[in-house]
Amino acid sequence: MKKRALITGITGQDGSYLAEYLVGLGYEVWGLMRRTSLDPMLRLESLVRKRRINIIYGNMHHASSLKAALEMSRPHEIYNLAAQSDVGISFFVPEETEDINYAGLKRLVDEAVRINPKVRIYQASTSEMYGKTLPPQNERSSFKPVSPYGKAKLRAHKTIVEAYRKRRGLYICSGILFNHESPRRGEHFVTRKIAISLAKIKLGLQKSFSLGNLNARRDWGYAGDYVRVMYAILQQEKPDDFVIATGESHTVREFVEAVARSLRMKIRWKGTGLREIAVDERGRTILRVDKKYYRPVEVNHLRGDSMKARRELGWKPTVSFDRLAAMMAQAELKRFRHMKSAV
Ligand code: NAP
Ligand code: G4F
Repeated sequence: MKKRALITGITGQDGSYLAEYLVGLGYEVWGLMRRTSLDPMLRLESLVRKRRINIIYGNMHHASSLKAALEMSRPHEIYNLAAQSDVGISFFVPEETEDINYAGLKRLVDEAVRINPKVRIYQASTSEMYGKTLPPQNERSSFKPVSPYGKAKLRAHKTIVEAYRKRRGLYICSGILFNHESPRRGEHFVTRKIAISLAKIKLGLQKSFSLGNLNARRDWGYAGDYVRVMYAILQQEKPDDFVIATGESHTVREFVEAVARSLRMKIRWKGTGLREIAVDERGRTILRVDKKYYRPVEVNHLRGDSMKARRELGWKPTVSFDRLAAMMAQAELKRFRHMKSAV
């Protein structure tokens, strides 16, 4: 019998990679999709065209739609990737963030175990839950979240994943994933924004762009590597939580430099703080710092220690920081070259 998986958040970066991976493993894949005004299928075009996945309309806000999706798909495994996943935006919409990221998981799990108490559930926890805790962060580190996003994810992690596993004996796990990126990353996240902007500047389609805090450090890996481990986590005999990270951290400024290197653009930094700029070889300003992109409270440094996953799951990342930046830069260059030649 084919194993069935239900993925919430299937239209997102991770959802699309995970759907491809599970289809490749022979799973019957079902995805929960909410109604939006734009085409949410962009990342899934090929899977949908070839009828490799089944889509159900639903929304993490509403238990009735989750119940219907669960009854229709009857999953053996559930991957809860749906979230209001933008940390910066969570400061503007804390209630919505809480309702999707915490209450949404509660609705999903309550309905799922009513239908099948043996179902295996993966929750997308996050390094943002560490907040102000200094690196390296691992499964034993304390959580000190500062954003509404981090706080909602931590509430889900503590009161659903940990508590339901311990008190009710459910098979529910979480991956505490550090930042992971790809050419499919949402356009507002900093790595994709940098790749898009520099590729457009390189092709003469844009003159400059702005960023916020250039000094924040993140542990950036490749999303394709991180979805493999979501599956591995749900195949363990006992449910558990795992930190997934590369173990290396870089500043936002270093990501700009890595993308510029891949695009063969020479840049120089001038000034400091809010007056810092980057100029190209002809001295033209291509990047400014804008206070608008600063967060009310920043997480300064995330660098994960994923020894437990490496030891127990045999997982390790395959894409280096420079290769990731180059992959994203070259994808944008190709995309915009194509668009430029089409007009
Ligand atoms: P993403 O690209 O922003 O995808 C989020 C998904 O959630 C989208 O499919 C989105 O649908 C869906 N969604 C949002 N609100 C929903 C609602 N009310 N009902 C149903 N679906 C809803 O995020 P991602 O980068 O793939 O991340 C996947 C998960 O991992 C998220 O839970 C995120 O918080 C977590 N995470 C990500 C990272 C990372 O670095 N990427 C690190 C740690 C944890 P639309 O397409 O309609 O917007
Ligand atoms: O790309 P970001 O928005 O990612 P952030 O906040 O780290 O969150 C991502 O990773 C989390 C895992 O730790 C996930 F849970 C979450 O769902 C999401 O996927 O920002 C990265 C850093 C921040 O320090 C931010 O202040 O880049 C800094 N930054 C500087 N300028 C900017 C910008 N971030 C964005 N989005 N846009 C800027 O212009």
